[in-house]
Amino acid sequence: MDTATFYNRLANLTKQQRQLVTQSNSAVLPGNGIVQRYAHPVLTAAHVPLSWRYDLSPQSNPMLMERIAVNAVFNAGAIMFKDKYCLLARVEGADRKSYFAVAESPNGIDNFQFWDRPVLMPELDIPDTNVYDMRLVQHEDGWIYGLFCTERKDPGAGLDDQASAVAQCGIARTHDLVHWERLPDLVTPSPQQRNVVLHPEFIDGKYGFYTRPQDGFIEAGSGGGIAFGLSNCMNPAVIRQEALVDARVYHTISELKNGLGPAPIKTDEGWLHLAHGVRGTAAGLRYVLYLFLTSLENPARVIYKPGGYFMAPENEERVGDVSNVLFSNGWIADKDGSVFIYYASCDTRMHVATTTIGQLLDYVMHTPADEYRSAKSVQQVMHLIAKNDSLKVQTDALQHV
Ligand code: M1P
Repeated sequence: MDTATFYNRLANLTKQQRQLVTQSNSAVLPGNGIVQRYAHPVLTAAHVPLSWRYDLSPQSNPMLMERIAVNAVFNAGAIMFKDKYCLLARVEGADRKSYFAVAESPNGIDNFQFWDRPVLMPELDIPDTNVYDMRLVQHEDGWIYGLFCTERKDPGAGLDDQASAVAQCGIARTHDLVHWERLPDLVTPSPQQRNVVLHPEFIDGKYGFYTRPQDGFIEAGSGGGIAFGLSNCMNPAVIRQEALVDARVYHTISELKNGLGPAPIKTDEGWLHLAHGVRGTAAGLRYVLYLFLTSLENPARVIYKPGGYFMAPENEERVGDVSNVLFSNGWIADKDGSVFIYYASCDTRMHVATTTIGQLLDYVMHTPADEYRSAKSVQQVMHLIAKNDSLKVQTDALQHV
């Protein structure tokens, strides 16, 4: 048997993947002063190890065909684990089913490499059809929890309906990101749930959950926005009452839907939250990211919320499987105050943006709030111009260039 084709292809594929995985990333300057974007995505379908996709035997796969294709790698949870920046990514196969896999980097901005094997998530009595978008939380009870969406076919769907689904919050916990204990799905008063996030600390001895009640699989409906509820324990986790934290509002970035991203970061000024907002356009839904701060005493009470988005799709981030989407369910705050925001573009690939707690607080506390009318927005601009009129900093700045 002539094995030249096999070995040539394998050499090319291996070389290409090594180049991709070890490629260094660089900041895109000057940025907006709030976050620093980077030139390259940090994790893509092409980062998935060849041994997960190819039968590497020249006998059974002489043409070295891809046997199990990966469609996209996106919506990753994030955690600092054993001094490595770890992403728990949603790996979506060509068959549309997603699974979880950990990739780690020494510096958080490049050189992300998948661990040897994807995560084997235990199933419950009613198996998941699809699992995705895990939020990782190091809880003060000692466990690392992973909350994710578990999607199953709607048992009430008629024979001719192959699309209706039910979304709920799956829960699993681990100490090493390899071995997972699956707990019962979260029970809430709402028909469906997605984008559920565990608060990292106990609240009056209870577990706090940010939820996103929804009437149907896609529509948030009467849910109203991001909500909050408490459960006495995690096994099983049961929320009897959900209270609204951050409502959807007409003619804002989140008039259609919103949902919390990763677990909030504790700062001296309050709990810092990253969320996504969704609005409808003629071109379909547009997903952008926004920030808000809640009180340290009551993490469900918003104390600062800048108007508008904080990050929206830019340049090549705009195009992908589900275009015009930025989505984040993972960030890492270092001890020195640096923050690594991991975000996906268009349900296709993962990126990083870096910033600091100080910058994020400055942004959240000093950006005008949405006042819901054009006349108010122009007043905010007028106010800023009037403040700047007395300054000559732009001419001064040019002398520094
Ligand atoms: O396609 C965009 C996102 O849509 C859903 O998010 P939400 O429930 O807020 O609408 C999720 O399916 C998410 O995975 C996806 O990125």
